[in-house]
Amino acid sequence: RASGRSTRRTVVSWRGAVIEPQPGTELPSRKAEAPPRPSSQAPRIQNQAASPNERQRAVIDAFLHAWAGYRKFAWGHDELKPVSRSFSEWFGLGLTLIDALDTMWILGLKKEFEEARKWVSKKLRFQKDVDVNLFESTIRILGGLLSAYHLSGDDLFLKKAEDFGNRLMPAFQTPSKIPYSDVNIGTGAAHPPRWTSDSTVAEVTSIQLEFRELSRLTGNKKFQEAAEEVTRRVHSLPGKKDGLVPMFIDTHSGRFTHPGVFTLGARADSYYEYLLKQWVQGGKQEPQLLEDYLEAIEGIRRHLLRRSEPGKLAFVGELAHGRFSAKMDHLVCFLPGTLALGAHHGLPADHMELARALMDTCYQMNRQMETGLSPEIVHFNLYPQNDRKDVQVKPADRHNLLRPETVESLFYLHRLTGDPKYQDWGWEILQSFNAYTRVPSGGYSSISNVQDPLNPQPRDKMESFFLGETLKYLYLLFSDDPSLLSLDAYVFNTEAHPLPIWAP
Ligand code: DMJ
Repeated sequence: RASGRSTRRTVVSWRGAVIEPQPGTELPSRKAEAPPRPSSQAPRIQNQAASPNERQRAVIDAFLHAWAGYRKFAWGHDELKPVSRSFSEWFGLGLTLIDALDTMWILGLKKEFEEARKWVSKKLRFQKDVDVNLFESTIRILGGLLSAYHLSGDDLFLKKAEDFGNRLMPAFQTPSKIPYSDVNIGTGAAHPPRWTSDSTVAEVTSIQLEFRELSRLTGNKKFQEAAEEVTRRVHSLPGKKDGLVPMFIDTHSGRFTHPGVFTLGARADSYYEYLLKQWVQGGKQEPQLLEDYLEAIEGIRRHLLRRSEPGKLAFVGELAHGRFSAKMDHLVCFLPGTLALGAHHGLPADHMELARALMDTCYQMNRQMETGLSPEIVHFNLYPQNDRKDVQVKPADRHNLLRPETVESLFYLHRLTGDPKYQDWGWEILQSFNAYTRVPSGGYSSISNVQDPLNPQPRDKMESFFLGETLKYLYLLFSDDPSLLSLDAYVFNTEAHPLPIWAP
């Protein structure tokens, strides 16, 4: 456990300036035995955080509007219902508040951060008889607390993260070591969803960045060991197709179920993202992660990548028992950013070409809608002979949940190419959010119809990721300073919470 070693720690100041502590600064007591250090490539001291530019100020304005609604009508609850001026509970753990902590830090919203910190200190209690989803609570709560700890250096967040991590551990007590989807953080009872013994592949493979970091910080290896056991087992499972994984895995047998269906969208998406990001987090020391990632990208090219008509947009469809479907979730728009990140870390240049092509497509998924906002799912037209548009939307898929994936990838593409067109595209999207989802009394609402600007039909819900991810990525996209949360020093979890890259 704690070795008491005194190591220097960097702390990111308001708006991302990195402060090196004075020599001799004490570490918090809960440190791993000889933990890998955060990357030495962390940017050096900046005297003053840069002041935000006009577009960044517009993001701050959006954030403050969202926060004002949450603060007035949903304080301490999971999500704001902005139209009815009330709230909804999912886990009853102040989800939006925790998800938004690091965004406030990065945007320089000191007063708001301090007020939220006080709530975490005084009100947040995990001793509660409540079922949480392992994946969702790991990426949002554990990830949010860990990044708040790293940015602020405030030990409170690490203590809370450790408490919460401990309460998630019973989820791993399954015959196969593949965790259950749900765990009661008060009683420790873990279970799969009521109708199945399956877990979702993306869920069990997208908790590793957070669990590994928790072990590094606390010195308690059990978090890392449990999460990495899942990676090892999935690595050697039969049922993949050129690196592509099915969407479900049985917690008793540990085998894939519903074989033969492959997507980069819901239920598989962040499996691919976390292969690359764990490899980056660990200082590029784990070749199996890289091999699985590279194989999967080739699998995508071979089986899922097509071009639409008439605009020849590159897109990633789905495969079900050998049949291709030209369906793409907006969730898949994380992929251009991940591909670009891999290319930045030394992977083949053609990954960057694919990233650019898919980025164009994700932009068009927004641009071709009457509101300028992407629907949840699109279908691409494959037939040159008719006069249909490239991007088709089914009535059931016309909603927009304020999701981040397009602006997330725009951030990476801009950061890693320097091309200002990506900032312009993000600016258009921010304006569309303001035009069609902003609720005057406070907050933003998901909408039911991105094709009807006169009546986009607010759904009365502001998801926590709008503050945790969407607005954070927009703010970072509009920055021209590559040292603001440098991609050589930090890796973002799938909920946009930055965690340090470990030095080799
Ligand atoms: C977020 O919780 C995360 O980005 C996750 O990876 C996918 N779903 C939402 C945002 O769309």
